[in-house]
Amino acid sequence: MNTPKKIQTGTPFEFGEHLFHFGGEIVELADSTPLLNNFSALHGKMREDGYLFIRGFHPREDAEKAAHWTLQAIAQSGGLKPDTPVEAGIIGETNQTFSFFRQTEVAHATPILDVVDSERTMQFYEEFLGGPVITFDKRWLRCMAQGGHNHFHYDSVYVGRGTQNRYTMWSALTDIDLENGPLVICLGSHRHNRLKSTYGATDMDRDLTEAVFSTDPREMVEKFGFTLATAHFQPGDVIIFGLYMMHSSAPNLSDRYRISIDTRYQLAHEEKDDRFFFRADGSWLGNFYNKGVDYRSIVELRREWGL
Ligand SMILES: O=C(O)CCC(=O)C(=O)O
Ligand SMILES: [Fe+2]
Repeated sequence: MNTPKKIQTGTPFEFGEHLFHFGGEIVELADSTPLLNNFSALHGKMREDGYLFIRGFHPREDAEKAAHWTLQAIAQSGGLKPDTPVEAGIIGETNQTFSFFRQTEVAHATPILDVVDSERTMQFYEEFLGGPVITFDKRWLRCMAQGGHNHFHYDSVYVGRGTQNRYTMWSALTDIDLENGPLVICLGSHRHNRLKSTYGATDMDRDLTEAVFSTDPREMVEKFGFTLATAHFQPGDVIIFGLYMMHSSAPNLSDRYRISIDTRYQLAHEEKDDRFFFRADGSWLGNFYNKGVDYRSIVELRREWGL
């Protein structure tokens, strides 16, 4: 497998209306693949950097099978450009973003679980966490059309109930280069005590607070002093991070679906976040389960926090 070339200093990165250049405000993620069998080194890296970037964590062909499966589901919904091959993933006229969040027949099908629940994956977390592990029943399969992306947040605000010793794994299923809407993290944000003790301590469904901290990557750099980090991801590459790592994706600028999946892992005996486990009838609560309520605006909250 040929890994993408190192991103050269000065390479432009378009994040919505904002333009950054590699080398200063944005850098390439540090590749921890060589540390894969050295768990004490991986722990050290996670402690220091707050994330692990591992290329080829999942076998590429498994990730590609999962992407193909997902694209077939999009094709069935009429989302692909007519007369183009499914595997090319070319976005159709309606430019519809698909997040099969409640469609378990797509998001939890075998080709998907073969990636995120694989023996290899579960064994990694068992060794990394030091005991039997579980993953949430719910998984987040995201297929971004042109312009589609998420905004800056800590996962603690969405999936932070119970143990704090929980990790998110974001897995690329398609080839996600700089213009395809890659995940972007804020280096050092796992150490920002003020952010962690204010915004990071909110639970959107308990506190009824807006969960997105910012939509502006420029303010992450200039106001908070974070360096952004991303990479050219290939199918099977992953980023692993804890509940307090500020991250967003950049808008997909291309005509090709950007497909990723994010999943969560923790020790089996530690407290779960019950919102994301199936109940007897197979449904789950999820986020936004309070109906007909108003969420306090983040602008107002940030004013109170002085952030
Ligand atoms: O893929 C995205 O756009 C967002 C992913 C995310 O927020 C996560 O992995 O926790
Ligand atoms: Fe997230």
